[in-house]
Amino acid sequence: MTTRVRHICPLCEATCGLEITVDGDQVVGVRGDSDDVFSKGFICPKGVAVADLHHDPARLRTPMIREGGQLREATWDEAFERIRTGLGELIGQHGTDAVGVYLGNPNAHNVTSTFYLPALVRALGTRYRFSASTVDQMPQQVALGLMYGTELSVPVPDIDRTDLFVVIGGNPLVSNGSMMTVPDMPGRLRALRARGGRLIVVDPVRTRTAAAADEHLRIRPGTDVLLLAGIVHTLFAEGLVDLGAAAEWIDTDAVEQLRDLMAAFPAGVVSGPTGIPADEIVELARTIAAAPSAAVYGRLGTSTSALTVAGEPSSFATLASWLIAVINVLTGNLDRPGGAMFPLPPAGGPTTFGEPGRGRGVRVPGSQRTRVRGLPSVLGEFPAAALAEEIDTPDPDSGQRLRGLITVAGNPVVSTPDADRLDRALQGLDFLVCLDAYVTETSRHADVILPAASPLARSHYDVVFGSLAVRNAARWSPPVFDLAQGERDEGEVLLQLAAIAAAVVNAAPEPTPEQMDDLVAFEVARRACSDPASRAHGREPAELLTAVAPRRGVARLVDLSLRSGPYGDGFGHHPGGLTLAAVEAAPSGIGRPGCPRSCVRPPGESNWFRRSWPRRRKGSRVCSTQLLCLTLS
Ligand SMILES: Nc1nc2c(c(=O)[nH]1)N[C@H]1C(S)=C(S)[C@@H](COP(=O)(O)OP(=O)(O)OC[C@H]3O[C@@H](n4cnc5c(=O)[nH]c(N)nc54)[C@H](O)[C@@H]3O)O[C@H]1N2
Ligand SMILES: Nc1nc2c(c(=O)[nH]1)N[C@H]1C(S)=C(S)[C@@H](COP(=O)(O)OP(=O)(O)OC[C@H]3O[C@@H](n4cnc5c(=O)[nH]c(N)nc54)[C@H](O)[C@@H]3O)O[C@H]1N2
Ligand code: SF4
Ligand SMILES: [Mo]
Repeated sequence: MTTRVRHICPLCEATCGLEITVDGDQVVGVRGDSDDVFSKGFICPKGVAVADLHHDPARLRTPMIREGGQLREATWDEAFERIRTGLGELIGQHGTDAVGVYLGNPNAHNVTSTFYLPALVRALGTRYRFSASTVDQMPQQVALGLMYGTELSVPVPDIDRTDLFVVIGGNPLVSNGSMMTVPDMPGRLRALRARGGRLIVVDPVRTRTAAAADEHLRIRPGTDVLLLAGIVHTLFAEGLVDLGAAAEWIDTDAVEQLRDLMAAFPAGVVSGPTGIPADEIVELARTIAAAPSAAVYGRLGTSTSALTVAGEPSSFATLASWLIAVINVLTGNLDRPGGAMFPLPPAGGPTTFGEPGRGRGVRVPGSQRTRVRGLPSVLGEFPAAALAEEIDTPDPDSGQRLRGLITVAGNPVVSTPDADRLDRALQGLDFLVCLDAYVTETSRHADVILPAASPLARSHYDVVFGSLAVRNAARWSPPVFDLAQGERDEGEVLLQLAAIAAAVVNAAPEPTPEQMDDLVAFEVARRACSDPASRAHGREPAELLTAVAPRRGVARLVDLSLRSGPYGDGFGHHPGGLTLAAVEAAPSGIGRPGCPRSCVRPPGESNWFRRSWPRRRKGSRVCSTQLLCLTLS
């Protein structure tokens, strides 16, 4: 007998709702959930393949430990015991900075990671934190963080209302979008064209998105920063600057400063290096300014590309990301319907916490430096490009180096630069633990591999992507299947690792995973009570925890987050507000309450700005030095 179960696809940022047909322990069909409030039936081939992933015989089902140079199957107890000893020896002899972490991309798609990874990283107490972010979107996070105040202050294109969508270095028809959670890009682009809107793509390659565009500007790789400076220059030169809703948040002095900074980049000057004719650059600036609404959007091509300047490879990714945001501001498209708008995530996120208009902002560069090259940390982590050298280059005096590593859902041997060197460096580690679904190029070097269970055997809620979504919606998926025999929930595994780390680092008795879960829940409740923006502000954590009992695990954490979040029931103070129970009762999700279109944050609610652009923390840089060196070269 078959049954149909709804589950959010965890495989990319589009977060489509799937309808999975199940017969016993088999998936017999996967299609888009046409009732899903957010994705409305869209699915891509990768989503269909979630069944193959679930049934893949190569997916690990048991822990593996290294013995006599070979990986062999092991019990969970054996694996954790090996980790206790391994971490104990390393940290006991060399301190907490002897062990680092690398966190891969799928963590963003896994609610257990959202809540429990921070517990593990905190327990380890290491300054060696690496992730896929620094080979992906970090420049965007830095630029937008400096402008808008948090590590996830991302205005996303209001794609369904825009008149002009400008995509720079992204291929959303193929990637299904990134830093913009948007199911059914093909449908949304068709709708854009049907209502008379336009799509302009800036990409060196004629991608599928470029081919579908009204206009494709073939830019020379790495030169976007110049094109963008040329656009800003033109906006000023032609008197096209109109700040719109953002005006009240912006220093007029800063706008003047920006005009001066951009004086060196008229279209005629940037045309040569970018390979785009000057009149096309001017026309692009005019088109953006003239559109009733426009959203300029940059993605991987702008956040990872580089350029050789004066013989040195230089990345202008942060500056390019900043200029993209600046263009949205200067053309009045920030917080305008059809422009770039901030989502209002139901489970909360960095932009919903704290008092609007105030905050500490982000600190760039961070306070830490890598040992070998002295590279600065940013938003709490080091660049992944520095991982190999921190392992394979011992300090000449002390012999100090990174000796142990824990990877969670990452494959840095494939995804980070100079992979061959990292491949060799990992072999030189004293201890490597990988939490992964497969034996990969990275995990094949592990002393212990802890298997990640099938994504269909866990609950799902997109906490992270709520902060990037083009529509606000709350959707919860219970597991489609029970864990297979011998499998463990990834959340429990993370909590067990955190418990081991806490015991080793503090030389204290090891807490149980349940105790760790209670600690995390208390922390979520405590923050909800102390946060002035929370609907539970001023309450007691114990009261909140009683209200969500007997839930445990991520369900408890999501319930706490939803109920204290911007649409929450405030634990009774906002009757009719969101609770996890309400979301559970709506298997295809709940759109923004009270709004039939569940738009991104309604226009005019501009109080999400933590700090006004472009006032910066003293000593921080938005790469203006790079701009200078470019002018000089
Ligand atoms: N050359 C090149 N390099 C790139 C990119 C590129 O396009 N080209 N793209 C960059 C980008 S955008 C990114 S985001 C990074 C990605 O960098 P990484 O995240 O390091 O690489 P992935 O290949 O996504 O590795 C994900 C790993 O997680 C495992 N995994 C999958 N699901 C789960 C799960 O539920 N739990 C656990 N524990 N493990 C799981 C997979 O088996 C895989 O080993 O790579 C970057 N590097
Ligand atoms: N099927 C599938 N989908 C995925 C992923 C996957 O692995 N497989 N990965 C997901 C992840 S982690 C991410 S981050 C997203 C990425 O999503 P996108 O950024 O939309 O996709 P990319 O293919 O990385 O597109 C980058 C584009 O930038 C262009 N480009 C390269 N250099 C430059 C440059 O200097 N300037 C400009 N203007 N353009 C340049 C490239 O030609 C390419 O078209 O995709 C996600 N979607
Ligand atoms: S677009 Fe992304 S979320 Fe949607 S089905 Fe495909 S992989 Fe899954
Ligand atoms: Mo990515």
